Amino acid sequence: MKRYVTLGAALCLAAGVAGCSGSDPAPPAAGPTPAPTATVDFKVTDIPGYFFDLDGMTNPNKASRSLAIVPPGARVNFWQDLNGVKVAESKHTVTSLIWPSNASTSERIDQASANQDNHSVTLTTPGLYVFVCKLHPYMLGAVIVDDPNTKTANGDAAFDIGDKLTLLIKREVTDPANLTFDSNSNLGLRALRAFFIVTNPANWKDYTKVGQAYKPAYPAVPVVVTNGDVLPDLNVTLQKTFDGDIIQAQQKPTIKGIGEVWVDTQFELTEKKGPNFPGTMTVLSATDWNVKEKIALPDQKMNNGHNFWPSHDQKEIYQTEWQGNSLYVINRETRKLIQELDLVDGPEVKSKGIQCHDPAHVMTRVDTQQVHTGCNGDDGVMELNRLSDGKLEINRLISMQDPNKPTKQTQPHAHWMGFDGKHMVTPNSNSADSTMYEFTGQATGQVVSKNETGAVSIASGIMPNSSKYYVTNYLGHSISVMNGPLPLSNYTGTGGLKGAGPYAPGEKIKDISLLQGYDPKNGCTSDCVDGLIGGFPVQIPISPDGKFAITGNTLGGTISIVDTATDTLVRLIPCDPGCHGVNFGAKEGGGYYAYITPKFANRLLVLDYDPDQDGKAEKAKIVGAIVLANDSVPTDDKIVGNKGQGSQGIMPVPNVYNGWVQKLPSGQGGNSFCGQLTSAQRSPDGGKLIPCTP
Ligand SMILES: [Cu+2]
Repeated sequence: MKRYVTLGAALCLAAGVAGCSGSDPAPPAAGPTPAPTATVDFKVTDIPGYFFDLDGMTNPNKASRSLAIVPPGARVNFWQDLNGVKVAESKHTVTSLIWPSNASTSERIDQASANQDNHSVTLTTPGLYVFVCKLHPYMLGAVIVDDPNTKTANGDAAFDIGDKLTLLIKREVTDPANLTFDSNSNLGLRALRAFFIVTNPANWKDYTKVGQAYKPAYPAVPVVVTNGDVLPDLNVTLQKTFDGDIIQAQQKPTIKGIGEVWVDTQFELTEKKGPNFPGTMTVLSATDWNVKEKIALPDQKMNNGHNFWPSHDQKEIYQTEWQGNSLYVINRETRKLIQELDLVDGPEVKSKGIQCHDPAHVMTRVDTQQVHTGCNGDDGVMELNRLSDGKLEINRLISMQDPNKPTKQTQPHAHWMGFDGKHMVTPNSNSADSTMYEFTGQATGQVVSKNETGAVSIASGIMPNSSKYYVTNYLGHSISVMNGPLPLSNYTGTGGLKGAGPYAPGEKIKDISLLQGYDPKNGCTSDCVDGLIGGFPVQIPISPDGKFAITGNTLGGTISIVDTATDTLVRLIPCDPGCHGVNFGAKEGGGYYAYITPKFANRLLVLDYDPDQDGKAEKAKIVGAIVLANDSVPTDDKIVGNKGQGSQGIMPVPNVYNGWVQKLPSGQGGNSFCGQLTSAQRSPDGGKLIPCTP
């Protein structure tokens, strides 16, 4: 028992986690004999990094704020409701992400729906267990069930993470096809590294530390892995395998962008809001590439602001609150709040008897200027009408279920809207499928299709002509290519596809693996694209010219580029830890930039995906990187921590996607950007829609 306490303390010191030891109110491991049943208590919080938080709770042994070491038979509790007080603001799940492959089914945990309930699981089989929220997959907590008999060859204490581990890559934790791999493998080490980066803000990549080597701190302890082999020092092994690159200075692109870029620096901490309500909007100029302003909404306690979209006149910005329940309307020029809509407790939802928890992404409908936000903690998409003064009113909740084939709760995350306002597609993170909904057409007001995609489908993007659409499957490590809603006569992407159809609207055309060439044991083979891997993919917008689908990949820390003519993965480009957000903005003189955001680094990347506009991505290149940490710009709340970190949602203004660009007001600047665009940028569809007037 003593060994087990000492080991945790060693882990704690090695990881350098603030508040890691000594804060338990009543450590039960103080006595000479262990309690017959150890209990681990995680709070489920809104605090960046510490979303599953052991701090301040009664726990036998903490290795960090999100990693507990326990003896076999421990009871693990996850508290969302502590004595009647909600710990986190909105809904979550607690789901097994990694477990020892010999663990029993009863040692895994999942829920059918997002909820605010408490959960428990008893763990007896030794090894590493990682838990995730399926809504917010950066929320991680872990338990190591340590066999007290496990020692190193010379009899020292060592902790065993299990011979083989299993990773959730299917919809259900009980699916035998989930991925089993050696704990001592490239994937095993990657998983450990990711955990210790994600759950410790001190390990996030800080681009203000120019010239220093990036070396996250890991526990410096012996670890017993596959076949009883011992890694004598986990910190040395992980740093040697993955780390040490030198932090580069920021670099401004030489070719200007147009307008500005809004970034949700979701994990930035501010003074008045405190750690339980993280997040700012960072506004960046795309012409001088300087950060201009930070908006935290302290009076509203904006909680993990996640994603934006502008109104068609570019006067308002709509902002979601992923771990809360509000949608905000911001005046884009004055940066002041116009309106907060509470989608769970507000009077409009109460009178209609509808709710929208954890609103994730937001977009407008081009023909009506209505606003839609995916209710990630519920079963549908909330629709709001735009009023003449720019404010919004709640209209209805649209179910993403197919009434003929209902499944478990859908939990749509990042939907996308068609260029003509007639269709919307959702990636349904809980039901592992995608819904295509028709606003107007032959199936007005109906779900056209709801077909399987992959585990934790998280984001989507529709081609500029609605010929097909793409869905990223976060745990499936893949991209599903789905047929679009329009007739095949409009279909332009036939090259290399199987038979070019015929596919029904919403039918799957193919899946593209983001782990191609990857051997979980040894890492990349010669079949890896650019010698890299994707994995844990997130946003996937299609370039306004329709040529590429570009995605941030959290596992590989890479940007993937799919050529939409062949639907093949053509490039992987290094990004940063937690690579996540992508959206396209106009480049001065023609073409587009892809703006990319990583969660666990404080910079924005500017990708010129086709510098010579030859329709190929061979010359795709990061041409700029802008540091988002900046506490000297105007703000409504003092920035106090995680500076510039956590960026996810990203939205350039003006909005230059086909269907929206044509709606830009005439003129040159202010709220009018049409005159700054080239004629090709004003007509990405070759003039089928009437372009805006310069
Ligand atoms: Cu969550």
